[in-house]
Amino acid sequence: HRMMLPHIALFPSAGMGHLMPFLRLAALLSSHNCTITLITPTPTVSAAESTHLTTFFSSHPHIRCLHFPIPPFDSSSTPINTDDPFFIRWSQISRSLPLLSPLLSSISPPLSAVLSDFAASMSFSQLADHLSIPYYVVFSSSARFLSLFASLPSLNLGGIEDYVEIPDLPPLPKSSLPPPFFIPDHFFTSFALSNVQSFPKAKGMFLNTFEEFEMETITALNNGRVLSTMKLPQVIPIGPLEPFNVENGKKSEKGNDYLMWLDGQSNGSVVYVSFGSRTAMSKEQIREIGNGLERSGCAFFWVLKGSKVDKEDTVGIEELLGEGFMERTKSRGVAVKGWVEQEEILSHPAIGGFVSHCGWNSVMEAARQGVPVLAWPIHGDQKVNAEVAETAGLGMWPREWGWGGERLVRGEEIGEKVREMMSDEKLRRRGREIGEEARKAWDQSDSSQKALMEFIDELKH
Ligand code: BUP
Repeated sequence: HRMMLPHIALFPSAGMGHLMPFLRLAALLSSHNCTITLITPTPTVSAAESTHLTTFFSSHPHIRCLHFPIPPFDSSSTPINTDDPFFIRWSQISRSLPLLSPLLSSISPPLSAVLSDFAASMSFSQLADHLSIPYYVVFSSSARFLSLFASLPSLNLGGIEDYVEIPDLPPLPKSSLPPPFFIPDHFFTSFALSNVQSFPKAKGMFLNTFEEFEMETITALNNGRVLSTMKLPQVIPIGPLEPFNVENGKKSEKGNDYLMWLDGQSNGSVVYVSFGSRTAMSKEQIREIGNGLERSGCAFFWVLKGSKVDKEDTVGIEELLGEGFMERTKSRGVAVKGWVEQEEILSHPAIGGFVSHCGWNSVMEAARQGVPVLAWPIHGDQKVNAEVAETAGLGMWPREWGWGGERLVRGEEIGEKVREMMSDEKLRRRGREIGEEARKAWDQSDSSQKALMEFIDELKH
């Protein structure tokens, strides 16, 4: 009987922000009676990726794992003008994809569809075409960012004055674009350009977003009005994706200590601070954030990082925070280094706000939990995402802070904004409404639920 069910292969790219939506999507599709093969390019860049994969496969024994060993990167034979380990990995993964062909063609039962990360779409669409398997892209950012990203080949980047005009959508301020877009031979830009060109080959694009949150953009994209030069496949909003490790509200073992601390705080009183898995603030900026949190007078839960890749993060927390900070703030704050279960924290009633870099997964998690965001984007798509959160009413974005790391933002400013967010009743109410809308997207026959069922039904025919 199971032979009749769709068999779907999923192919994530490097970085937790890219892996997370795939794990969640794999669990979701599997819970809808699809046979799932998750292809895992190994070794991973970060320890977080490998531990998540291990946990995932042990808690989802029905999901098959297809190891895809990536040959080590040889900079002497393939020069690359970036030193970002995640970008190097993206490039190496794309280059290695032809090696996946025999593994995919011999898979049983035969594949009904393959879904790959957009960072591998150029090579993956060729592979799927060669094997005659329907191909879909998973775009791990906002629909708004997709509208910019897909416009890339037709933008005259050197000629932009203050705004990028995107047909049928509000113009985007030039200052919100990822800075590498203005460096013509930057890895991110040329890599993006080559992958974008392959989007029309896909049968659809999955986005971890939901209609209520990005209605205008999703509608414009799906009406084909945004791009004149290229026909984008249909956008399939399947967000907000739910954590893959939800077990009837059971608390994770690992999180017990800090969840107990949160249990002792009053409702909505704690600000959660995290800038994602891929960037670290400078030591100087970290001290100012600490100072800001002290000044805000709010209770806080702060997750810190000392380097870009977790395996290299050896600096101690005391050294990052400066002497005395932990001692001074221990009655009303927690600062931790390393991985925490973010959505579990955001779902705790004590959390009243989230200082976030606005990585798209984080924005969707905040939306799902109805937690207001104070946005401080650091790179890439994050300013565009911050604008989406602000427009939806989920957050505030002090644009004068620039990109994280662009200038030193002082503790006074940080403390003031944190206080402002935490005491904004209107923002809090709107946050709760968004949480409701997010849940509704997964009600029977509502937007995300419907989009998913249509996709699965189509594969059955
Ligand atoms: Br850090 C951290 N715990 O300690 P984003 C992150 N996460 O659960 P990123 C944790 O990783 P890009 C931690 O909840 C989210 O699902 C978090 O993805 C989770 O940002 C994911 O928010 C991080 O998209 O990626 O990783 O910085 O650079 O692609 O924006």
